[in-house]
Amino acid sequence: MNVNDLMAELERRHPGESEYLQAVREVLTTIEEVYNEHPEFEAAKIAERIVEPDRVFIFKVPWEDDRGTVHVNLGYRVQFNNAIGPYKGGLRFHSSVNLSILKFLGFEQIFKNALTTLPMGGAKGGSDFNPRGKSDREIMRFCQAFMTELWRYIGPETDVPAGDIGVGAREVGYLYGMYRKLARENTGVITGKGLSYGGSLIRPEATGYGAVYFLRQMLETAGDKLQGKTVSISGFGNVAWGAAKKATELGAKVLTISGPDGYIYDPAGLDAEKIDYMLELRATNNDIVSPYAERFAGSKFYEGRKPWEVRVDIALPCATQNELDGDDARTLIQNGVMCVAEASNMGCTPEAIDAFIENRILYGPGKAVNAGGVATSGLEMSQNSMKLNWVASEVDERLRQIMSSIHHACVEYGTERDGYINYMKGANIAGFMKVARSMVEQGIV
Ligand code: 2IT
Repeated sequence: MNVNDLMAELERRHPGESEYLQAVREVLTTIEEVYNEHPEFEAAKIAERIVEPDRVFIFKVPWEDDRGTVHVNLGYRVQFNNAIGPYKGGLRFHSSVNLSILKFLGFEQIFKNALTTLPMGGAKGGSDFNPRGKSDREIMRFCQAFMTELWRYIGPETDVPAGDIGVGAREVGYLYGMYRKLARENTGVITGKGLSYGGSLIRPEATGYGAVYFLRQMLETAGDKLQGKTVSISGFGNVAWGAAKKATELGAKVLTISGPDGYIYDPAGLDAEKIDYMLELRATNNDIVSPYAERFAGSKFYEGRKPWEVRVDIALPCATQNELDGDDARTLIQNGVMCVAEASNMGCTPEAIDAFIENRILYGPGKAVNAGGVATSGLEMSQNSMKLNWVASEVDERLRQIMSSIHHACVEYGTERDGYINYMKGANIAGFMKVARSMVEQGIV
């Protein structure tokens, strides 16, 4: 495999799909050397096969708002790779959603899911529907219209969606209700469900908790600890909430959260009350974080700015792709950051990642750091199949073990000659090897 040749071919075939091409280039570049030591991969054209999704569904979603006006959105499901298990991955409802973004997310999901140790393939889906400012009834009608089309393509052993940006417990409930009605089965086909109808304890917390468990291991492996460290977090959704909660519980001080409108700097650090308030803020559904500064004295809102300008020990991007760029990385490095762990998918641009690695800063890529979310979805699937529910401590313990084995895999495949752990390389190679071997063993399909 030659990365530049393969990328040139993909750029020709999929012009303008920048996020997808970015995600593929990162993985291919980091695995190239190992790949070329395995002639069986080249013989089966694993690289050429793994970079294209198995199939993509694109469908129209017509729905009616509360005033009776009809709207048309696009719905998608990208079934990327099911070599190691049923397709698995979230649904994103956001105005920015397009094919490139869902292909990048689906591609990342293949390797992330492989790292979890659970049998799940990679997929992603969603819509360019913008939930901001929509009434509850509008959300319900949209979810029903979306599922009216999607249900044919998914199933508990085929493809198991979940939430992502803009799709939380409420949306999963409406989606699941419509699926159950159309398919006439109650098999738990979506994860992130409510606790009373098949959901798992700890799933809401899992992405953020898992990220902090992983972060703690990164620090401990480097001979340091999380306790007493300052942390900047971006976002104020489900992932930021879970990460803030666990980081605070383990003795770190969270100084920032952010929204599309700007960021909050809270020098006193987030406490339990402030973290609970994040849920309230999120429920207002208008996507702004500024009310936090009015509610909590001593905190300050910085309009239109990103939290990466604040001096911290640890940065945790928890919002969306490419939210931390080369300039942000240089600012963080100048300010003495020691560790950057992505809880968002592809939170850092390639330029930012290069800067961290060159400066030997600990950098954890999203597909390892945030894998606790989908891992706990996998645990929800197990519980649904067994028709029983585990207690919270059991799920949390399994989550810890999974994050620990992901960390172990990163160290095994990512340790450089000078002892620096390149987590990006480690995660990409470990995830890739598992899927590639499975594809070789299963033939050309
Ligand atoms: O990016 C992700 O891993 C998710 N949005 C969660 C996917 C899942 O199936 O729980």
